[in-house]
Amino acid sequence: MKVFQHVQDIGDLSVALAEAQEVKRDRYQWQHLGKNKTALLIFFNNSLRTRLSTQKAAMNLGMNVIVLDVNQGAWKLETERGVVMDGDKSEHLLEAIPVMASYCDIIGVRSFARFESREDDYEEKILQQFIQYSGRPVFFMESATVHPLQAFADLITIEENKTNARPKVVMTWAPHPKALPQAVPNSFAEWMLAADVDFVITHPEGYELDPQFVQGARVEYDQMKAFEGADFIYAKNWSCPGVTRPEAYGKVLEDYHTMMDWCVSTRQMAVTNDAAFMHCLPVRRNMIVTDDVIESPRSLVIPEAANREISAQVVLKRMLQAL
Ligand code: AN0
Ligand code: CP
Repeated sequence: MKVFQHVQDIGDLSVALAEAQEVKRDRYQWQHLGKNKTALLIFFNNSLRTRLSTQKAAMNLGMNVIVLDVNQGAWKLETERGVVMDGDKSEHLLEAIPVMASYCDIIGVRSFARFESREDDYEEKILQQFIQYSGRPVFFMESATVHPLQAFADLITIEENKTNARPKVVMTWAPHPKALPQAVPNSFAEWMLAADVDFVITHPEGYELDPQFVQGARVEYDQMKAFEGADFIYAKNWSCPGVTRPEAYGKVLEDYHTMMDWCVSTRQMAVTNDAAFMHCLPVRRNMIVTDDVIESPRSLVIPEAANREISAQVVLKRMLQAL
């Protein structure tokens, strides 16, 4: 595997899920694979889970790991070509990428949507430069539009916890005070549509996701209706994707105080099929989900986060095998 961005990059999902279980059975059985190999994890944005789980996965495989927080100690990077660099940015990505690549074998990058231009975000301008100029395998640790390590971990979690062959999985928008990226819902939708589940999305009008990720998905604007008979509830906030409202790209459409009905509580969970609750974390309690739902025995948020180590290890293992 040279790039891990979309669900297709992992190939057959049942093979990938079986590999995840083999990793879980004994995660230290491939220590030889990573010997004298270095993973470089580059963060342009904050992280708790991605940083720790990916580092742990690389160590399980016997790799060395270097973590770089670009905004804490590295030079500020210019990303646009042709700019006269007389501002606060001391170095250009076009030099920084090959330099960083010269110290490692595999690169992971986290670079969120900037919400300055929908086009730039959806063209994946930053990650594409890493792919083009590093000469190394590149995996996405949440880019402007996707978070595949999360979606893979979510799929593993659903597979481990489903009680019927084709569970009903509902992804619901929930309120949040700040504008958040669409990467998590985009990837979750992409992966669920590729998996064998009955997938439904519910959100207020204006939050329609990009068709490249949700083509063919059922959208139900009535949250209570969407929740009926659900086996899994996957909550997430996202800002306006700019599909039906291009002028509002990256914005919170309404004051969140008026949207608190969308916060996942026992009221909505009561109409589900005793659904499990999922969220990628970090989560704001009593905005996205109430204390009692996230603390209930049906909450999977902790095992879901633990599966991030497994999804990262499958990806790194495949990249090492292809070096
Ligand atoms: C990020 C997001 O919503 O994309 C990261 C989630 C994994 N969340 C925040 O910035 C709070
Ligand atoms: N779920 C997730 O990616 O968490 P972090 O932002 O803490 O890495």
